[in-house]
Amino acid sequence: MFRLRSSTTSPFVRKVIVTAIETGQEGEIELVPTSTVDPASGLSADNPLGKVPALVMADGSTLYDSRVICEFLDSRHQGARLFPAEGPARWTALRRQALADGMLDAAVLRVMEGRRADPTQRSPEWVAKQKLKVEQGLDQLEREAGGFGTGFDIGLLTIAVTLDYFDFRFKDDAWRKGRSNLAEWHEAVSARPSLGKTLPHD
Ligand SMILES: N[C@@H](CCC(=O)N[C@@H](CS)C(=O)NCC(=O)O)C(=O)O
Repeated sequence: MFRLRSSTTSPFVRKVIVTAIETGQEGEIELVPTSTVDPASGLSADNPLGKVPALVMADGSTLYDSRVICEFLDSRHQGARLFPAEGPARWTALRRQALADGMLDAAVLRVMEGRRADPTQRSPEWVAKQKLKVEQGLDQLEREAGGFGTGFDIGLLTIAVTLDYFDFRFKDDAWRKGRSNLAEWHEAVSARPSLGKTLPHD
């Protein structure tokens, strides 16, 4: 049995849970709701970076971050691999994961900036910079979406999680506008049970 330091709002945690479901290992993971702002949570003992997700093994050793945990889970099953073993499919999936993870990093930074207790410390320039990264990423995904097909790998999984996170946190930004290929693909991929049962919530 594994313990997963988790949060229902974190898209990075969701990547791990979706991977666990897709690879038939959901039942092997106990979720440990963890506040990243509470020093008493003990999170930093499991991940010195103080971030979720962190996966705690039976022997107490840990794995982080989401990329490593997802690949670890993918190495433990006999079904179709989410991480293609080799060739162009592998590099495309890993690049897409890197792109979507980067968009999530920018989006999470934007959320954190908006939560600064003292509004005068919030930087509109910083927020605009993070927003630009997301917009550029979305435009790149729109260019690629026609070729996403009907399969599912770690790149597409991360993109789906990322788009859902934008719906969750930035509904008013209307990412679908002018991005019909991406919107169409998102609607189709959202039928996967692993995505439907793990939508983010406060
Ligand atoms: N690269 C990491 C990112 C994880 C991450 O940023 N998690 C956020 C929650 S969405 C977090 O724990 N933030 C707390 C902090 O940065 O102190 C991953 O892929 O797991």
